[in-house]
Amino acid sequence: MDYDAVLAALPQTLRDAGAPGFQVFPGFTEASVAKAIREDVTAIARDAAKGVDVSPALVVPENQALFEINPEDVISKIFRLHRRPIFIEFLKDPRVIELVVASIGEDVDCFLSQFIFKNSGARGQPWHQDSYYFPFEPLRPIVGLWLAITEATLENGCLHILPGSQSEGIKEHVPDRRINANNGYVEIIDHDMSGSQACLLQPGDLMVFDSHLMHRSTDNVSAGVRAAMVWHFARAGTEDPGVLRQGKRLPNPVNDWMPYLRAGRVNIVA
Ligand SMILES: O=C(O)CCC(=O)C(=O)O
Repeated sequence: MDYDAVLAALPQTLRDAGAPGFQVFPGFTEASVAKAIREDVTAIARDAAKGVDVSPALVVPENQALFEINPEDVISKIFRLHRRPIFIEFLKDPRVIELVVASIGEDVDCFLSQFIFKNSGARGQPWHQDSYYFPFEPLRPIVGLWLAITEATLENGCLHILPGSQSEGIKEHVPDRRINANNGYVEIIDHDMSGSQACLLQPGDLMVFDSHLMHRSTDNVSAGVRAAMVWHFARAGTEDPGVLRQGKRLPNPVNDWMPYLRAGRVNIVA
């Protein structure tokens, strides 16, 4: 891969009509970084199970857990991780900075992070556009970074994307209709997804994608875990209306707006 050329073309690759809407960077981090991330997050899961206050991390249970040997076996996702030292270190990596600058610009906030365990038996997340969850002003640019922590295969529930769908508006999403669906899962049902493509990744591979890109993941029918770490970024100054609860506007509990880059330099107050 001609890395500099790919970076230079990234805004067009992610957002132009007729472009794919995503870019994969094979071997972006060492597999050892993926392993260290998994260990850090597993420690949160185990602390939470002991009753330790792990905030601001937010632990979400897995509704399809098959067994529980360790606390992390029954967790779907852990949100609000990006202020932890290991993730600050990741965000300070010059290659991450140049990728985010190329995707969004020089003034950027990180507003969402989640570790997805996707344990054996866990269901996939149905077809959706991340921007459905991000009713911000402005709506774009918003970009996600999806880092493979384990291998992602057809069997263990890799991502599938619909290339080019980033140039469509935000579609209607309906609640995931499966019995005992995971909290917050919604689905686009009225769209032809026949041009979709599976993203088979190795630990340390990174996928960058536009928040309008339609994607899903399938069920994990393997015996192992398919884990990933995901971050989302928006331009500094983006307004988040939060969520409406009993007539009141409240901050979205999974979002945590953290200034990240100002004039292209790291400006984190963790
Ligand atoms: O990794 C997955 O299983 C689903 C992730 C996803 O769809 C997302 O981060 O928007």
